[in-house]
Amino acid sequence: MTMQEIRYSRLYEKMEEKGLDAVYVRSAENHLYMSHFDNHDGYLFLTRKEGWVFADFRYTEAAREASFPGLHVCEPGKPKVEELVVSENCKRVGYEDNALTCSALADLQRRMPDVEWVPVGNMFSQIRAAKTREEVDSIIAAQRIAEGAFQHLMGMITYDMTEVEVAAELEYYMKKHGSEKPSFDTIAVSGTASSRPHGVPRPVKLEKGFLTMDYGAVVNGYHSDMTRTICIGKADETQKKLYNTVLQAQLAALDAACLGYSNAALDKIARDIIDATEFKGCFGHSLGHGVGLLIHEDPRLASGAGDAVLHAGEIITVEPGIYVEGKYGCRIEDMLYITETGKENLTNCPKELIEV
Ligand SMILES: [Mn+2]
Repeated sequence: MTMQEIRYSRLYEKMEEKGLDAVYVRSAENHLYMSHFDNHDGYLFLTRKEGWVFADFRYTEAAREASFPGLHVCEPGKPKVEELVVSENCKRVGYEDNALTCSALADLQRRMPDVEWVPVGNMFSQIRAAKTREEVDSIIAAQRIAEGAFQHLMGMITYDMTEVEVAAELEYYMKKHGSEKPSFDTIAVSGTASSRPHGVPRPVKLEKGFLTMDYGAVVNGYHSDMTRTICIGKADETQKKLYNTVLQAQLAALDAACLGYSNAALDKIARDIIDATEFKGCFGHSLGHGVGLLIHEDPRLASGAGDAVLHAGEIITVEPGIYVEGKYGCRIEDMLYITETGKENLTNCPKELIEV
């Protein structure tokens, strides 16, 4: 099956389940997934037989070039969605309640009062969760760029650099080597600021102690996600113990993960290792998350994940950390691809403690 056939067969199955005659797609990630055309300012109308890509004049040429074959590319209003629901006999139409604004929904309901507007919940995130080989290859390509940036930084980092410069250097390297944009705002926090899991890089020279860098690249719309923690100067005994505890927790979770494994139990494996040490209670976030067209997507690897288990095709992050407020923090993150027969660690970057 082609990429288009796989995606539409998944969509049609869900629409059947939910009794939907059509879906109205407004979020950028689902727009790209269902049309193969990246437009943050357009929308799709998809019935179980046909699809329309609405792109205004600024984007129509690109839309015709990029969209999956068979989709109708048109300008907004030509035709109107009001006309399509009549001509295609659509009574129940799904909308993305996670993405559509309240005012946009109110506008649709006002214009088409006879249509039953049905929230689709996590329907699209379920559809997107199982990655095909092409999607995995895009994420690997993004990850290789991010790894290149790490190697580049290790070759030029000095005590005179600021956290902002470290983040800028990583992002500049990734852009020059094919990344469409950073996966998210690059995190580069040193010394006492490393206790902030999602700290913002400061315009101050690197402090002695841990330097945590969490960042990624984007290829074909697909995100990579990696965290590495290094030490500025020599690590003391406590820092070595802390680092090795995080690493041990991460390796144990990576080792256990496989098809059918409980998401909550995987979180617990890493958490128990950390909680058995003097750093008990210092791992204050969940173990990981899915990654794809969004940096954070389903599934969630967390104590609250209920009875969810790992499925084939999912790409998850495994990223335990230890954070001691006002002192230091450390996180190590890889991406893991779950397959029918095993798993593939998509991250290829050293994890022994680097001291610079
Ligand atoms: Mn992550």
